[in-house]
Amino acid sequence: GNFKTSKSGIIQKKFSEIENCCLEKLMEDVLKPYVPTYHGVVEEGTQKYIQMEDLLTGLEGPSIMDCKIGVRTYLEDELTKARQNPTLRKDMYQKMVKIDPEAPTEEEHAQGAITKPRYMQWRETISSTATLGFRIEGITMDQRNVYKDFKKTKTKEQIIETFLNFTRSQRDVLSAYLRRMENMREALAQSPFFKVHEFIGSSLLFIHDKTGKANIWMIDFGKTVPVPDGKTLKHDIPWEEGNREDGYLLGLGNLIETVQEALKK
Ligand code: 4IP
Ligand code: MN
Repeated sequence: GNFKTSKSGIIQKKFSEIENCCLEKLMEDVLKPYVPTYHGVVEEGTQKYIQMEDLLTGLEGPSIMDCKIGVRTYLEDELTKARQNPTLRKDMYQKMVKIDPEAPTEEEHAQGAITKPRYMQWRETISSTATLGFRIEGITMDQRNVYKDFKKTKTKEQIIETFLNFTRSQRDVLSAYLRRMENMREALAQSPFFKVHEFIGSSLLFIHDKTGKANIWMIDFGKTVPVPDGKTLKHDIPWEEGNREDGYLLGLGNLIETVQEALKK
């Protein structure tokens, strides 16, 4: 994988220039309390690693949910490249067929391959990404059982159910998650970093443990890129090609509503 644990309290992730740059800037931003603390770069042999706070330190049997946030999961550049010089991906065709053998067109079946944006857009529409601006990627319960079968989890009802299972309907945990997201939304509104970065493929990591600690973190900035000079993003309007909007706040708003509805059950 991309991770290594080193001395206790710190994890190492394979170096990415883009992610490293984000973490450096985020340590000086109002979003700092929502991001794992950054501890610089280390080199081991030929591989560089980003060091950051291990979010699981001190927790007892943590349960973790990864929600990928935003209405779009690929960069506009990837779309442009795929048009100019389409790279056909057999692996992505195979992943598509495995989920739904009917999904590829006749032409795609014949070539046995699809482009990356085609695959990513399709994944957005079979999940809740395209409609709700976030999707559940995976859950670990009690630090043991891993569930990854959420590719077709799409409706609000399915997601509310998943939140209730994930939290075992503990109201204090759901309420803590709700408060954290409301505070996060206020910080995002104040954040200079957020204004000028397009967040693609970034996640919110929900973590609670047996003692009832519950927190949410912004993670994965490998495709969080600055927008061109002087431009800013709103994050709460639909994406149209060229506007570079990511729908981050649409997703957060829908996540907040989902947890509010889970609390009513
Ligand atoms: C994966 O699809 C995820 O979207 C990856 O995003 C993405 O990596 C992969 O693209 C893509 O194949 P599935 O989840 O359906 O398997 P993430 O890393 O956020 O999980 P990128 O590089 O776009 O982040 P490729 O090109 O790495 O295969
Ligand atoms: Mn991710």
